[in-house]
Amino acid sequence: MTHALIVIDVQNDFCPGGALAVAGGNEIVDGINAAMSDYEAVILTQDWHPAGHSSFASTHGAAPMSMMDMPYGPQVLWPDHCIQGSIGAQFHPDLQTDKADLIIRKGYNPAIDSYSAFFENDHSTPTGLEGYLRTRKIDRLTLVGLATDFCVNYSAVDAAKLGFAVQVNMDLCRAIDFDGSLAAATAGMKAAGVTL
Ligand code: VGL
Ligand code: ZN
Repeated sequence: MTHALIVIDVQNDFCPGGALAVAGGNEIVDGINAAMSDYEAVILTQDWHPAGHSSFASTHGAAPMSMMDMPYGPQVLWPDHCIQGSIGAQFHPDLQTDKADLIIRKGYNPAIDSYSAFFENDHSTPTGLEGYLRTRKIDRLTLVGLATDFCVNYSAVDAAKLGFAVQVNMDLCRAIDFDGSLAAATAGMKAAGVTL
């Protein structure tokens, strides 16, 4: 088996001081760096939204963390974050990005959010990551990063559905934990066959 480490969204905006800060988001960086050499491939994801993205509360004059029904289903409206080219969208400065074979960006479609590294939130528009992994004969994935209950969760469940052997290293993840989202994500990942 060929085993890849997928590092989800370890970006300034998801770390303390950022626009959508995840508590303790910075605490996982050293551990992720140390883990990189244990894998045959290292892939980073980068949340990468245009200004005025449809997932931003400000775009709709709505309150951050309120819900909106989109054509593809319910969507949390977030504070503006990870805007293309901004400091907030950059990786945490201590993350060892030189070790990455691939950096995959997501959320660039103005009309659809993309929590998962594999599909946009319509669950059908691919990012291309599946093809990359298959052509490199990567069949086993360990996921770490931010946030456990959103982008890590959606990526892990999609990967399991696609037939990859998927593990999430919870020690190297941190959660937003909004409205029971962490408990729901944990249950959903287990139900999908993800090893936690
Ligand atoms: C994420 C909310 C919005 C994440 C990204 O990386 O978990 N969460 N965009
Ligand atoms: Zn986002």
